Amino acid sequence: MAQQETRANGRIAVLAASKLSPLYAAPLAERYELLDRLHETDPAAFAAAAPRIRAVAASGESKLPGALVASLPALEIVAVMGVGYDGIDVAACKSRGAKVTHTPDVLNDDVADLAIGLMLSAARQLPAADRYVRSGDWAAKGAMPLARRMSGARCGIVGMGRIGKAIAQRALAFGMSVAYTARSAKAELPYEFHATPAALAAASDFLVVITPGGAGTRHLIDAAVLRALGKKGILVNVARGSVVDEPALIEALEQGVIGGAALDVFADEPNVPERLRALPHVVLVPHIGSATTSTRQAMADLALANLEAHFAGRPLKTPVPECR
Ligand code: 8YV
Repeated sequence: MAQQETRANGRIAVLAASKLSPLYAAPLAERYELLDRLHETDPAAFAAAAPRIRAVAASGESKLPGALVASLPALEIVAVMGVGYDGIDVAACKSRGAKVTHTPDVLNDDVADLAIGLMLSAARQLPAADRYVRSGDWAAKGAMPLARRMSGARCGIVGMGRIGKAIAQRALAFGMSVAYTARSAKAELPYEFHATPAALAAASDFLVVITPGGAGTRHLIDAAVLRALGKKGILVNVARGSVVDEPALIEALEQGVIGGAALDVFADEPNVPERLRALPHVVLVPHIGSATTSTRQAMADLALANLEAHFAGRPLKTPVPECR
């Protein structure tokens, strides 16, 4: 009977908390009873299914608030396909005895590659240069205005975790100096530590944000940090939109308080404010840090492997730090 309550057609019920990558959703649907966003699409059917939902599958952007966790009495595991899990109420999951897993490491190189690509794009104005050729402006107006040099500049990294270190390695290859801020100095690293983002910004030409999202880092990059970065400084965000005070950033860009920005993440994705989109010297990309075929496959495989390990009674591959 208990078996019947927790399984439909012999398969374990898994709720997809938001739209999942097909690379994750397809194998899930083969092996589990995948309830795709049922809590949003059909509240009555969700209420009926909730007592047998034993797992939640999520992306790095999924929201799993405490109230939703509370409505899942049989919840055992939340398997996030993403390194970030700031939308998941981990404390609520833990208080119910449920584990949370994520997909660290497999995306480090791709996100770091994108950070460097954004730095170059903003410094050398690559999207504007592309538009200059396509529009016929090159033939009509002659050479483009000169851009700024990236090699040899000062790279400040906000958040020196696994991806921050991968960005630092790449910056060194461009002859840049590297400095960082983080919760604490890391004695094993050869880079200069600054205690605050404002102090780091004042010592940087490029300020690259790659710290986890969530309440602890909300608006860490505010108007004062942008003022410290200064009118030649470039802000790059490959972390979470919540880490930057977006209205303050727009103001700073419009007023020339900073020199430019290149952004992969936004406060209210996929909605990007019109004022930001209107700024020609700002580079905007649609949250593609980990979006290569091979990395997204590796992330999906790891998220699935965590679920499989859990239901086979094996140790989890990559639980989040709070659940280790
Ligand atoms: C993805 C991400 O956007 O890993 C993260 O935290 O932001 C991403 O790589 C996405 O969650 C992939 O499912």
